[in-house]
Amino acid sequence: MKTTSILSLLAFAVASHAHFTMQYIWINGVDQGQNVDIRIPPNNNPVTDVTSTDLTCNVNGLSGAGVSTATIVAGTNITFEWHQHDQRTGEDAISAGHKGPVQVYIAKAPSDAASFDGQGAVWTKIYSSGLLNAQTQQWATDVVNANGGKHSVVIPASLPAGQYLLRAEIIALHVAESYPGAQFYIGCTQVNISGGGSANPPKIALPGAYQGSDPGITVNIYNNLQSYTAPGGAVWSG
Ligand SMILES: [Cu+2]
Repeated sequence: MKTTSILSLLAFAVASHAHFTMQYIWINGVDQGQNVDIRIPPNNNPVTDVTSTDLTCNVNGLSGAGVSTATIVAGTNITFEWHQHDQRTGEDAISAGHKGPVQVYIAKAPSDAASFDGQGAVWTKIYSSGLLNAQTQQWATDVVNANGGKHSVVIPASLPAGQYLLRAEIIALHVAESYPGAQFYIGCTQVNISGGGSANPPKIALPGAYQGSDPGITVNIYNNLQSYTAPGGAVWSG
């Protein structure tokens, strides 16, 4: 009987710690609607294998067939909005138990964004936020949760015009003390950028650049962590 009640408590703990997906983008503060311009994964489970092509744009994310592409100008502010389920209210946006960094990458498509698979060294990191306060152990995820699931990035004005994939990533590290353990939540949106410049930013491959042994991927965050380095290298500021 005691075992049964412990098991049911465990089941409740797991069930209440639900996963999440990126469901909305906002363009200069204007909500584009649920799942518009977004490659939608089949469910809210995380990716845990950093060598899988699911790391690029989540499960079934190698094609954007049937997905619309947003039209924006370089320098636009893009907001990503994540939720556990198909609802914006009534629960934590991303469930407070998820602790870790929030990052955004961008990759230029050779032609149209919808047919771009995002493979190879094509990704440039344009945003990263991690352990914000070692004293309080406040993470970027805490801010996203407090902001109703939202975080924003400005598309660097120096990027060349063209079609791109924007890849938002939240890495949950609550069970990351061994690999695989870290949970990668990934949402990709398709954008057509006009204006822009002629910058040629540094690029990495996803999968490719992340290793299971990276200190930002295999880490015990419950040992008074004083600093944190997210995987994928430095942010390119444009
Ligand atoms: Cu989860």
